[in-house]
Amino acid sequence: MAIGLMFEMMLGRKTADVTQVRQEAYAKYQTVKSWDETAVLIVDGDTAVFTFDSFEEKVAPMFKWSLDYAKENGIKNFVVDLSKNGGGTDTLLLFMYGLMVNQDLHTNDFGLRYLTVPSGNTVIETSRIDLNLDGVFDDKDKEVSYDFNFALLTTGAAFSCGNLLPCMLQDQGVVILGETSGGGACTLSKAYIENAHFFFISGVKKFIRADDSDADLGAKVDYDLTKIDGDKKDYSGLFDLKDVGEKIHEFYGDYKLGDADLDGEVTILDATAIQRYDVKKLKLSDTAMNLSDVDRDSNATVVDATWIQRWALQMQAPEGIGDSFKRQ
Ligand SMILES: [Ca+2]
Ligand SMILES: [Ca+2]
Ligand SMILES: [Ca+2]
Repeated sequence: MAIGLMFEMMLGRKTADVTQVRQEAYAKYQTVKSWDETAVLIVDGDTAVFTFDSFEEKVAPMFKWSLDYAKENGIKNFVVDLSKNGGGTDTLLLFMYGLMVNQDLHTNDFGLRYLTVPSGNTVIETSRIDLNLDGVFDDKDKEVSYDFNFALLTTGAAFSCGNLLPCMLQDQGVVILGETSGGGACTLSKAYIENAHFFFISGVKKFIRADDSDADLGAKVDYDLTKIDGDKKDYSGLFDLKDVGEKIHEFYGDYKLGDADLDGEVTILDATAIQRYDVKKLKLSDTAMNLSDVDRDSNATVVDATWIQRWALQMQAPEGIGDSFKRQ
């Protein structure tokens, strides 16, 4: 069953235009593989980004190829870029969702939750998905899974399936970065008129989230990467993959509190980095600043540097330095 595309024009929606800024930003990174206009996989350090702008079934093997490539090449963060995705078929949505959550679930049955508006009933429609794409539905599909830090990039232009996938994955604990997705929770119905013409209208079924809330509100971001630039929004932060990668690692607790230089360990060098930052000799990224703030007073200062030095000498210091830090 296809949900179909709802068109921006039809709705008069004002959505993010990230076309140019994204193209310019991604040109700086290594393109691993490009499938014409359909999809592209790029890599920066241990972060891979899979970009596609429409949910079509032909994307399924491209997505799986990209996951397999990432698995074989030491990638830790796997990002799905939905920043321009206007939706499409929910068959692809469930395939992608399945591959991104199956390390915990070990299943091949995945459901969509609807509210049937006229009756008020909740319906869960389950589909069996051929996760290994061998054309057979069997137990082998239940064993297909990937152990990445999954993440989604969204904007207000992420609509219909481009909105539902982040809603469903957020309910499973996946991090969302960018700008709140654009909603579009109603399924579409086809209405026919004379001479075989047809048009789409909103159907009576509306997608709802795990807690029964309305998917039309969009998936709220864990990290807002937009900035206001005069009278328009600046979306370039969504495609700064070093920053995106750091934030994903931070979200999933891969860093330690006090690790100002993000090398994985807390040492005296981190205190030095904070001191240099304090005298404006060094810039710290958002994530580095957050990890530097060991006394959690919302500032990275020489006081934090002193605490790290004390901690390194096993003297009294705030709790949590050197421990895995998970952003609240
Ligand atoms: Ca199969
Ligand atoms: Ca360090
Ligand atoms: Ca502080």
